[in-house]
Amino acid sequence: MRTLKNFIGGAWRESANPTRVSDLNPADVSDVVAEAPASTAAEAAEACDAAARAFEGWRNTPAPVRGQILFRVQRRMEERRQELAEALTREEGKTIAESRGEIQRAINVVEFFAGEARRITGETIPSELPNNFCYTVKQPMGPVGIITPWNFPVAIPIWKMAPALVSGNTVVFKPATLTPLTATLLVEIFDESGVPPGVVNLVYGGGREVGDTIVRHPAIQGVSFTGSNDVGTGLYSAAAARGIKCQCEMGGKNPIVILADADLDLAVESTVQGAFGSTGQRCTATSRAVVVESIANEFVERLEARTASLVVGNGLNPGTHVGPSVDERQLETVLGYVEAGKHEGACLVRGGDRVRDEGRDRGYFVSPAIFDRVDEHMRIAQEEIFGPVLSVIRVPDNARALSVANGVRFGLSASVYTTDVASMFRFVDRLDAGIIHVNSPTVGGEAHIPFGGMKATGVGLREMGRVAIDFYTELKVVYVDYTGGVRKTNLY
Ligand code: UN1
Repeated sequence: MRTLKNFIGGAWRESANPTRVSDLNPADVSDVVAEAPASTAAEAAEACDAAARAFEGWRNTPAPVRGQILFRVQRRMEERRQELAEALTREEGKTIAESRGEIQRAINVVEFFAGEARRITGETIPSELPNNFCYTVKQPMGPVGIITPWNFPVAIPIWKMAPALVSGNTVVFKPATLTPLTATLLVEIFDESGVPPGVVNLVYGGGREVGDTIVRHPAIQGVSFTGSNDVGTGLYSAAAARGIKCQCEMGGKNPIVILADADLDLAVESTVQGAFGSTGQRCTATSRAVVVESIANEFVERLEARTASLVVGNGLNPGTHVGPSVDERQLETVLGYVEAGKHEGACLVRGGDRVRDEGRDRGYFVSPAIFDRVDEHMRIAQEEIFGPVLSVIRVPDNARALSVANGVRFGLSASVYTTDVASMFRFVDRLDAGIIHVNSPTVGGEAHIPFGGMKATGVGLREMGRVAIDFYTELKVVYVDYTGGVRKTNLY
């Protein structure tokens, strides 16, 4: 069991608050992975002050040098990948294969942004006037707040911090209280790689003390958040009140649309991967299968058989396909939605029970649940569950499939399964989602490709890809007049 500390101004520091938050392994709660501080608002403010003091030095470090430091971060992550993956599985619960995949993704993100350090370019723009030269330059914003969730506790902090740092900003990082250990490992790696003191600061604690202090602190110039809609909209309001940049990536209720001409084996496999991979605990999870009636019976039959073969258990066992819910509250939420689905009259095809045998009562395990004949207005078809629960919604034709797919408040990702080119383009054009997959699952994303959603899912610029640099920089426009005369702007 590790006792974790805050990292402020380049030093590991105890919190003044003696209360410690236990980091429990959700596969076996007798395994206490770590203890983290419940920091005070004053400590969060100290971290913001430290980030403010470090800003001048970091912004004056040439961007390619900042990139070289990130390449060292990449190498350290590669060296420590096994330790990172095991810590991730122990504190979050996902399978070790999923953890390795998450670490690799984070490494790819660091590699991409380290290279981008040499390409933080502006543009030159011809002026209306002779002997005038106009150009743009991207400059760092200042200290930024990075507030991250427990479900991707390595990849998400990295995909926020890497572009923030190469852009020349300093960081105050508040990880989720459920996954503190991986946050310490990441910050150790930044420190070992030569990130100067105060450039990355880590503060553990709750949203009220730490998150609110960060977004309201006068030094903080931008906030990037991934998590629930409740918290995100609150942060967005607080950022708006101060007039600072804010980026929030929130909920999803992602559909997989399966048309009559789809390759059914492919569609079934992808539905299982999207709905039950990472125990359904991802904002891109497939939570609705919108299936054209003519193939629905066969789809559900094959889906049930395939789901029955999934092994639910401790993610450290290599044979496990589905790990536990992250904590008791999440487990209760999932079981509550299963009850709501039954109560509203959906047909539970399989799963949805707490799994307790073979020692699994020490963890928060639920068998993957499939509901068939779900009405699009039911709660299980509208609300984000964040667990292994899939709703199959049958529709008569493609037009209804589209309106059902779009009939939720969220718009993160959507998949369409079809072999018809015209149908494919029609769905790509009309689905309300920030990320569309054609014949591939709703989940995942690549380091150099933008990520994010529309409608209630997100506000602010997309993450990852080159556009991430736009979020973390201010665009400055420069007019240079070399006529030597007085310019009469806007006078005719
Ligand atoms: C993925 O689909 O692999 O919180 C990433 C989430 C998303 C990340 C999902 N921001 O689940």
